[in-house]
Amino acid sequence: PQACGVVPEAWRFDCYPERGVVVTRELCEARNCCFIPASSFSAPGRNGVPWCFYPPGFPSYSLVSVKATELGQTGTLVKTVKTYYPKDILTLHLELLYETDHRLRVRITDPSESRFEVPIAVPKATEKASSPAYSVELSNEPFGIIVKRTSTGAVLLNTTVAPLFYCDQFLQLSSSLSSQYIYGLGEHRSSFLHDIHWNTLTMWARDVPPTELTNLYGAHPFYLAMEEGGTGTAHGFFLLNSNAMDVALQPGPAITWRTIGGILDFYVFLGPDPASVIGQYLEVVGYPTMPVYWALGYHLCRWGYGSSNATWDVVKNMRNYGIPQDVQWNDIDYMDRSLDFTFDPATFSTLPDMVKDLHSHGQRYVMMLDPGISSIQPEGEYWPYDEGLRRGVFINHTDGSTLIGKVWPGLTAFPDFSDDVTHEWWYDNLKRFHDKVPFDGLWIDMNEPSSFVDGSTVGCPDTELENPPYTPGILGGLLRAKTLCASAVQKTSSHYNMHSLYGLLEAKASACALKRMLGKRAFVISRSTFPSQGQYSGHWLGDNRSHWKDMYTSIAGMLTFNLLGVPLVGADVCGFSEQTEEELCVRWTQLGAFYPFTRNHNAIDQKPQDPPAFSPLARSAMKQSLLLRYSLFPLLYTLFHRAHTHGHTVARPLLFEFPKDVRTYGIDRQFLWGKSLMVTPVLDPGVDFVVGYFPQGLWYDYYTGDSIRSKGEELRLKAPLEHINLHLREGAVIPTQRPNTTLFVSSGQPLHLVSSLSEDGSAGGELFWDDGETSDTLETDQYAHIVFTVVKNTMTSEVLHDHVEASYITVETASFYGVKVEPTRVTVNSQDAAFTYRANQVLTVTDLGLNLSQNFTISWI
Ligand code: MIG
Repeated sequence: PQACGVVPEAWRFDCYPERGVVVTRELCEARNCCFIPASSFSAPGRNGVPWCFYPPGFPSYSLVSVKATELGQTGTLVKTVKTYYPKDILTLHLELLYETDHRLRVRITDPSESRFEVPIAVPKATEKASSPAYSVELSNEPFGIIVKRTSTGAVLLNTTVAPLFYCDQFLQLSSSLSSQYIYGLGEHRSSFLHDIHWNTLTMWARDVPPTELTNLYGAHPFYLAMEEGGTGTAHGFFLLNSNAMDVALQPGPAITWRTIGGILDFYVFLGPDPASVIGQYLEVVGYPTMPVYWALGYHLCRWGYGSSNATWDVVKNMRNYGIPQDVQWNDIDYMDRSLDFTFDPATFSTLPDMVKDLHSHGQRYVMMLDPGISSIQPEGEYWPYDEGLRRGVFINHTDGSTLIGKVWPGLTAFPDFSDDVTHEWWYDNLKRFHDKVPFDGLWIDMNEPSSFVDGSTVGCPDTELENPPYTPGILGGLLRAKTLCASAVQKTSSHYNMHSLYGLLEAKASACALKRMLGKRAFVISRSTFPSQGQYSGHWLGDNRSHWKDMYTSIAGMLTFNLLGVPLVGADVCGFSEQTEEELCVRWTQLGAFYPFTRNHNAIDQKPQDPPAFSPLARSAMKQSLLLRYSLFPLLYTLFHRAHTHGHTVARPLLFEFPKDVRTYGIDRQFLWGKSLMVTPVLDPGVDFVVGYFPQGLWYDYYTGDSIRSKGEELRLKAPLEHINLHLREGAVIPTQRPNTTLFVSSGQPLHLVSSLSEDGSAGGELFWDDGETSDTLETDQYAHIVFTVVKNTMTSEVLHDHVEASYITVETASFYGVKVEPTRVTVNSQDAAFTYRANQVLTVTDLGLNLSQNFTISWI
């Protein structure tokens, strides 16, 4: 084709994305594409300018017969020329749904045959949006959709930039991006802000230690984009599709979605601010669940304690040193021969006693379950398998035989969690085990699902599902690599379609079973995740290493999962594989104190890395940071309430609060809790300072109340080993609490309110409070909600919703940062009160003894 030369490199869309092929002119031209060896970044293939790309006018679909409908528009897409992949669907049905003023949905389906659709419940609109923040233009020839933000004219989506493909096993949609600022697209190991320089992210759930440019445990085809020009406006895009896919970013800026099944069903969210985009996305896939209070405590775990007594000793040590710990965990080594729903009768004989002891100390117990169920125990000796077979819960080969893979216990079958029968069986197993070991929550691992053999012990049939015409860039190059056969049969659909949903559906089964069994909020932590996961579980970031680099990348992982609606997230503190060092472990425990989910976890054969394993100095630094976390529990709990009710983030990127400050767009060495508490951890060895960016405004050192007025600049902060920098943004009131060694005890402790006054002397904050474990306390009115406001030298506490739980708590102290003039008199509910004032403009009112469930005022003159 002649026009090839006019296509700028940044806008060349890959016509030959196949890996492991040296693309020659011949191969390329056989696809009717342009072949130009690129001038820069030479190597053809995965991460450079494509040498083989679509010419302008490459055949695509035409749009005919557009009709207005109740909710938007429909149309028909037709195509006459077939592509170079088999089974083009030449006629398609297009449906535009103007679902809300901030949400557009587009579906492209096959009108003649139904295709697989992701089985998660999404809202159904009943009325067309009355004043949408977007406008949609349709291009007829070639077909394309252009979505603009009405208020600014910004182009959020333009799919005319490359041809649309819709073959049975190859669906491809490209679009321009409004900027280079793209976030989300989990699960990958990368910086928080994605690199759009020829960066292809592949999605297909996979068990592998986090590695750059590799598909990891979860699949989340959602991105958040900050629009160009520092206006602070943002939008989101979600492709509701679970098939193996590539998401190719290129500097155009542009994106290509290349999926090998399902339909094209996508949403655009208009925001206009980043937090609203996330809220709108979570309205579709579901808000995160409200965690049980102890989920927010400190968790201790390792692979290879070796015995229940060794595990118990660690707990006792922690208690002796007075180090906070809410939850003790066990990895697979508690099991008898790695069999789910058993415990080793020799080495873990005291497990039930240990769990009882934990409970009597207000602590909790969580243990691991793997999905693989041993299929080789003598008949009658292993109920989970025998009963599973009887009830038909396992995933089968196409010929109806049980698919057998290999995991820790040897040969295993895999429960099909897309079947309700399996949920019932899972519940029964949990119940039977719980009667022996009264565990409190579940850790579900290996649920990509992971297998030590590819496909099954007998391989996989040679079919189109096993060998699709195009395979995305998944590790191992085969869909079945370290997992089940793609052709395997599940109740809802083939494993080809269901693979990346395995962790979601197992989490759902687990959470529902726990809730039913315990009558309380369920605690589940899952390795594999999919959109809507947050409704059922949290997530840990998998098998990191005890490296400084891994500590740093955990921040991006944590922030990304907060965008994806899984705020209960954290990395293995101190690192999983390889040997940690004391300094790293101290710094990591400090950072980990600000993971929404904080668990120290270690690989088998590594030396212990629990706090008592270190020197007195290190141990005390760790203890201090955990007490700090526990003191912030009322704030953290309230943030989770906001996540649960409004789809807010808990651990929050700076750009969410300062969307007009482009300098925040790439920050992933710092983050916020909610809107006001900024964490600046040390991420490097051997330093006693840290450099952090302070967006413009007034900030206060959390510990001292010293103020910093920033013009929007980087500041060098002191950071000795026992210190993690924390700053409060002006205008906040945060509820804190005297800490103790468990949240059960802490949660009855008196409150200390910390206010950071803005330049005009105002501040605000809130507290959500309930019993911490009853489900749906909001819906059943069993909660308290208190709002704190400071204006003109007066703090008001207003009980918006009362509940007896709040009456157990007193407000003991209130500190005000930024009180410019030393008060002569302080009154509490009009009575004189004791106070101190420091030269750094900190007013502290003590001995308040106020009941949280009653309104009060604190004033100073
Ligand atoms: O193949 O259960 O990510 O946290 O310690 C390894 C043993 C299986 C992987 C988990 C890790 C856990 C380990 N598991």
